[in-house]
Amino acid sequence: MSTHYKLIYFNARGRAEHIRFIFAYAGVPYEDERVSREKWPDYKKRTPFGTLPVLEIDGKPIAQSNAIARYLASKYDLLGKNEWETLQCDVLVDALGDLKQVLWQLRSEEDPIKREERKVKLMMETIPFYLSKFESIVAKNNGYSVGDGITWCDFVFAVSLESFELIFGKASLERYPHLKALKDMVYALPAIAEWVNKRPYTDS
Ligand SMILES: N[C@@H](CCC(=O)N[C@@H](CS)C(=O)NCC(=O)O)C(=O)O
Repeated sequence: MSTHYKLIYFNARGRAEHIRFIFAYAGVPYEDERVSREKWPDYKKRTPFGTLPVLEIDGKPIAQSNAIARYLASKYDLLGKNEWETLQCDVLVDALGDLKQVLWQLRSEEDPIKREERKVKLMMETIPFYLSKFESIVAKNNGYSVGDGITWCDFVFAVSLESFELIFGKASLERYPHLKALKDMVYALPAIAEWVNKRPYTDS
């Protein structure tokens, strides 16, 4: 009998969309359950760590978005061609996670003066620091984040870069043409395009 997957998250792309991309690309059916904010407090008590996403694998709940993604990537051949590429995927996903962490911290800063100072530092230093490094890696790998073929890391990048463009505007990736091309390449994959066309509209 084939494995039954239920992916549980909020009605958002957030920390679940790269997992949805893996399912779409691998052509694996799953339930895409979206918990409403009203139901969340009760639901939260039943999750392994009080957070979403959770992937139920034949009814067994598994937490942590990147552990879930890595597990599915290993099952559906998206970890890279060898241990070295698998390691590079982890390095890049974690480095991108560091950048996203800084972006989330900015959103949660309530003091308007501190927020502005942080924003300037982010725009002038942190974002260019990370994106220029990612840009040269993708340029060196002929359009992929790792190796010379699709990995789950490309999905993490594509989803994050889509959010980045939504927050900072379409022009924000102009200085990073290889990153933009990577994002466009992933969204043009037939299985991903099909998913993106039918997924629920959400603003994050
Ligand atoms: N490291 C966890 C973080 C999960 C997390 O912070 N999820 C947020 C949504 S993006 C959440 O569940 N927030 C609701 C809450 O903490 O009550 C992961 O990657 O899965």
